[in-house]
Amino acid sequence: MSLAKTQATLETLRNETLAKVAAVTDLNSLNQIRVEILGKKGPITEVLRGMKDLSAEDRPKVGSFANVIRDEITAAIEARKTDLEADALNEALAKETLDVTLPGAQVKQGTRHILTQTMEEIEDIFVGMGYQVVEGFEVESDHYNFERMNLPKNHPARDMQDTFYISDEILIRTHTSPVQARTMEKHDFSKGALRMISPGKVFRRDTDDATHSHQFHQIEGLVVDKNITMGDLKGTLEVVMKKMFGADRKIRLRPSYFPFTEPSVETDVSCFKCGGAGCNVCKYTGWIEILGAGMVHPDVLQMSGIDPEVYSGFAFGLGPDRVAMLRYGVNDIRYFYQNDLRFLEQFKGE
Ligand code: FA5
Repeated sequence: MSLAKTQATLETLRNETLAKVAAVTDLNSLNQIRVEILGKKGPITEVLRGMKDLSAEDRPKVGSFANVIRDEITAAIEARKTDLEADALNEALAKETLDVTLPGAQVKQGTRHILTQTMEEIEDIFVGMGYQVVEGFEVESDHYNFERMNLPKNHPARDMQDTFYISDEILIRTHTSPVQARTMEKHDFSKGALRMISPGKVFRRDTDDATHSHQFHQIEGLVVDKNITMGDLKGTLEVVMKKMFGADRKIRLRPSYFPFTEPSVETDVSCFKCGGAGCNVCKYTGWIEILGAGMVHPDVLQMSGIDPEVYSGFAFGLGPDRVAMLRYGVNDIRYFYQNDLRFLEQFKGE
């Protein structure tokens, strides 16, 4: 091949290759062009191999021209590679960009159950008065649930608190009162008076209706020390009811019967809606029954190793489900246990 023809072939090759390189849009295709044109089997290598047929005079000219063309093509491929890599990076960055100004996906926020909120509020009031909060067992023995509460086997008052039995001796507790016995038998009076409350779930074989549930909650309260009187009980309950239902609430104690307290009382609070005049909340009596209470029976103290000649105490058992019903105007206790969000969501941030 003549010098002129070889140079023309190389120029055509350069022009065609530079056009291809400019048109290529991905790194793979670019690499293919590099291998095809600059590789060992490519046209440039072929030209260099054919130099042996040229005259000694033309050989260096073709050699240096071929090198110039190869350098130009190599430089064009490198430049295009840099561009394509930058494009790929920009594209990836654009795809992965997190727009922090976009509104986030809404997370549905729950709230504590209204019964939990009510119980915690009552706990806070008692803790503020120096009471300790004690946890009891939901699965109890007949011994603590009944016998230590002065309800021996076959006592007629057991009928009012029938429950679910796991065995003859093991049951799910009917009230939080067994925590009284468990706490009294461990208390060390040399360290001061016993003042405790115990909130928790209780269970009864009650038929569910608007004001009864087979599972509900109680908060037990117990104070034992020397010289504790009914006056202490009434004063304590009055403070708590005023905090729960408003500063002008009054307390009324009515005689009642519990085997574990003597005397025993039902405690009413003056109606927070009508102030005592009579309305639908208080069933037109002016008073709302809130809890059972009384002076701890001497036998109950004795069974827990406490000398009733030296110590006395008061106890009460309050139903927070009923308190929440009254406070929030809920007319059916079953709403608390149905887990219907339309009901529960009404008590967000109470
Ligand atoms: C008792 O359970 C006694 N242990 C309370 C007590 C403790 C008295 C310490 C004296 C000293 P009673 O069965 O009345 O008492 O229940 C107490 C409260 O629990 C009731 O005032 C009521 O608010 C609530 N309660 C009772 N049964 C149900 C029920 N089935 N559903 C919802 N709440 C109930």
